[in-house]
Amino acid sequence: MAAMGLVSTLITVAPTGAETAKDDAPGLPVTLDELVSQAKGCEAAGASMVHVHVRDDEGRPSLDGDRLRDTVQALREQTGLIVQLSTGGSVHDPYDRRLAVLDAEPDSCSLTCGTVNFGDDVFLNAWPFMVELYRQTQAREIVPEFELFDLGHVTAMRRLLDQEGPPFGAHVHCDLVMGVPGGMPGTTEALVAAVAALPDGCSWSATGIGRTSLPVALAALSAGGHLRVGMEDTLTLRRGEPVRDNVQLVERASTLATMAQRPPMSVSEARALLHVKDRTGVDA
Ligand code: KMH
Ligand code: ZN
Repeated sequence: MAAMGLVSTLITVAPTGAETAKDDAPGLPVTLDELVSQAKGCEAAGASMVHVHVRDDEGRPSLDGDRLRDTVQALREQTGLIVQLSTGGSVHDPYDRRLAVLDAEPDSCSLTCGTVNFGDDVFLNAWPFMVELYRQTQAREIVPEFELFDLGHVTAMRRLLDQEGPPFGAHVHCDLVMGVPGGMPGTTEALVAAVAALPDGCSWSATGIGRTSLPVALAALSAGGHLRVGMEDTLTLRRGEPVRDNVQLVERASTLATMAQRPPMSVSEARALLHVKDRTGVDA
């Protein structure tokens, strides 16, 4: 099940998300300057990929094409991080706007492998949308990260790969998103079950929402996985202690990974692992 020879840990930071308001979390990066500043700090602390949602001038989730392009460009210019744009957006974003995210030409994008209850809402990912998004990643040479919120999503990802062939770069990378109210729980048992169902040879990270962040990170490290952390997923460091910023979460993840003798992966190692296309010198 676990890749026991695995040496280093790919740390992805998901700094913003689409669900939290700045008023509720002052350290949440919602402007481009805030995002780039925290991304730089996260890179220095051990992150090698950034999962990006952008906000509008009022701090609301946005899929505006110009904003996305400017964000990709700024992150490319000012960090070495692999830039992954969210195609999930918020639960209110329609499919066509979510597909248009790829126009910003990120290195990677999220691709959620099924519909899931999301608190009081529903995060819709119907099969035809998954197929269309996947085909566009292949055509545009963007590395998809398969987001798996439930055990059934693993089966759907395998069906997608069987039907549509390998992703750009031929390496499969997934992320277990655990502890969403409506998805699989953030437990070791659920993680082990999901990992056992993954295809051979893929790499995977895991993230636990809210209070499941730490147990999921520990379970992932012990099972040979990589880590995703960030204020998209959790706003408290421990009970009663709000997260200051994303750098704090990446520092904690790096410490855990190092203790597990799986220190943070360099950006160049991560690019090689995921087979990210070299877009240096390309204007976003
Ligand atoms: N904001 C959630 C509804 C993704 O980025 O692809 C979806 C999400 C997943 O965050
Ligand atoms: Zn996201």
